Amino acid sequence: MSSRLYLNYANIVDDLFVEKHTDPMTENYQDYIEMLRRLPHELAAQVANLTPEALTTAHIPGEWTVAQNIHHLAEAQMALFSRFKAMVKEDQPTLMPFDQDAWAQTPDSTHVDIEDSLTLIRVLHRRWAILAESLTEDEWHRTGHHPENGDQTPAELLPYAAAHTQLHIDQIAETLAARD
Ligand code: NI
Repeated sequence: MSSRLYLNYANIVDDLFVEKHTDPMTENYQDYIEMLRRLPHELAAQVANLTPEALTTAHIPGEWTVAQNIHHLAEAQMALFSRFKAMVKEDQPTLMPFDQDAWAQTPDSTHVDIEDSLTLIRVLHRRWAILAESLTEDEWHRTGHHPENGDQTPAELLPYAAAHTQLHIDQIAETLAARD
């Protein structure tokens, strides 16, 4: 992903979804499930031993800090998991949007301590993998309604959730590379 993608950071989740939404979906669910399991470990290794300053400085002006990327990823993946599970178990649920840029400014989302969010991402993805591996083909194609993006399915949301994790790993790499 080019760094240009990050300029309009507030909307990147929805932008990424639209991009995915318009692609023909593959149904290699297991590949994406493995990404959900693997990427939290890559993320944790990537940010191990960073100084507090490295975690909380916006090394790319106007972009999120490393800590903000991690806290955002935790809460965004929670929201996506909730949408995923609602589609599986509820009848045409409304998939709640959230203002990710506003959420990224709260004390829990700017804090230097990233360990809870790293743990949250890892264990959430582990549960998600268990749920995903249990779905029937019919369940993969159940739908929910997102007020801005229209109807979605678990089959669409899973690759998106995996790609969203990779996106923030890439964003953190670019942020760290921009240090003086
Ligand atoms: Ni994001």
